[in-house]
Amino acid sequence: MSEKADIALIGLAVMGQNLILNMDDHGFVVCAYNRTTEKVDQFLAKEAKGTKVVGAHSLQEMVSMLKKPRRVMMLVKAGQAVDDFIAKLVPLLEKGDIVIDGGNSEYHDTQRRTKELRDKGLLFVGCGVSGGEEGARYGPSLMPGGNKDAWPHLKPILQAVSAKVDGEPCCDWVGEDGAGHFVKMVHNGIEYGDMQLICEAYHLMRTALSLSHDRMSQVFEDWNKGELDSFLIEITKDILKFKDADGKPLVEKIRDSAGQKGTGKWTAIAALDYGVPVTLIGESVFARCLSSLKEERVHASTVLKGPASSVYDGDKDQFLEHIRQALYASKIVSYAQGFMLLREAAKEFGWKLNYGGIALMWRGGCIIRSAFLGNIKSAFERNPGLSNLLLDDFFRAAVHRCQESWRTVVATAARLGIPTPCFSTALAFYDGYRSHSLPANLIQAQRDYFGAHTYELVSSPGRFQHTNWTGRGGNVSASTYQA
Ligand code: 2AM
Repeated sequence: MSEKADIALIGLAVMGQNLILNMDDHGFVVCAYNRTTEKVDQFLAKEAKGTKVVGAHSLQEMVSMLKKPRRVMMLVKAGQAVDDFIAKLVPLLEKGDIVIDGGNSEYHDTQRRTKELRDKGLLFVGCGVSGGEEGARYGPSLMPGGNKDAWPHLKPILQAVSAKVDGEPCCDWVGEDGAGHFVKMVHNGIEYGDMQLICEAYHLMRTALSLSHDRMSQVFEDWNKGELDSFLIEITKDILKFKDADGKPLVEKIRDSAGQKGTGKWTAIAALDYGVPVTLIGESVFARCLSSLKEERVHASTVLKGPASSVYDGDKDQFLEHIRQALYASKIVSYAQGFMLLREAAKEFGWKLNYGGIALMWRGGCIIRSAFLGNIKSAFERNPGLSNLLLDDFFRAAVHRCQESWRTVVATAARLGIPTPCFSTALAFYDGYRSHSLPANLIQAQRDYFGAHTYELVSSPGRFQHTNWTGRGGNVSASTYQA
């Protein structure tokens, strides 16, 4: 077999198949391979019939078909399967060949693999792929990171097949080693937050305002024409008006116990690991956990009392506008927090992240795609060194404009006993972040009182001292450390 394929793709589940067909549409010759090789034949006979796609029945055969440097992309189950394939590929590849992992791998694994393959002269790339089956077929958001020497060889293929917004590809080099998968992870965390915010808006509309499902759908349709224009608002509009066979809204028949695959949790864990207050994503993960305690909640609902009424008695249209603004302001906080986490990880690992480029990658092709991400891209274009999204003129003005409504919604929800964990935590973060002074001086005093952990004086930061608060015990302080 001559070396004619531009790239090999391992893993013929639906994402892999669709990405192959997408690459084929863009003129690339793809060699398809799968552990269970019957799937190769089935794919060639069915979905890939009439295309330029070729198949291989062994890794040796696959490698022999590739132009050099060889490009091998895996879209297999994250974890051991990736390591197993790497182990089998390494002896078959030559110095300078490229291995791409397009699965949902954990970024620490990608860091390890990048290093291991670099030591063997191979170029490893961990590429976040977002957009589901539809995205893979017609234009996903692609977030590649790893060994940068691979990028010139991948750029023409990955940018060709990615989603485009205003002609610009939703794919660019993210950064070194695990950066691509880290950015994909934060994307998923932000997706959790966006979904929970929409759910809180819906909860208020349904419970506080008693709106019909058609009316709620109409509200989301209207919102989708403005600054909240996004894929998730759009599908929410469709979901709310969708009727079951009996003419009733299907959404109300769905058990209110949310599942999760773990990527939101990973983001929250990273936030805790690096000490970044990514509170909204954290709350959105916990909101799912609380929802899944369905049986406990059903019991508690018969025992624990709330306010006498959870119905809002003011002007409904006005309150709907308050909710819209609360959602928008909370969303700004969520993205500001997400970018804070990216910035901290970049510092930790020495990545040079292009924040505007990341916003552009999320602008199309993926679940969080929105007009809003165009505004974020512009903010980083105006000021590439922007330390926090909230400090950008555009977003600062937006939050200032929305904050009265936002406070009204959080206060009203608390009064009516309707949980709005993400609206509330976003506002608490905003008020904390803009505070010149917080009560942490008292925490420091308490720590020093009971554990001699020492404190700094406002007048001499950096100089830690201990006080004998009780006159008992000694004057020995504990050594200072930061967990
Ligand atoms: P399979 O068709 O042979 O099961 C999504 O599950 C993709 O990952 C499929 O292509 C699947 O191959 C592959 N996959 C899952 N676990 C794997 C493993 N342990 N080794 C190799 N491929 C695996």
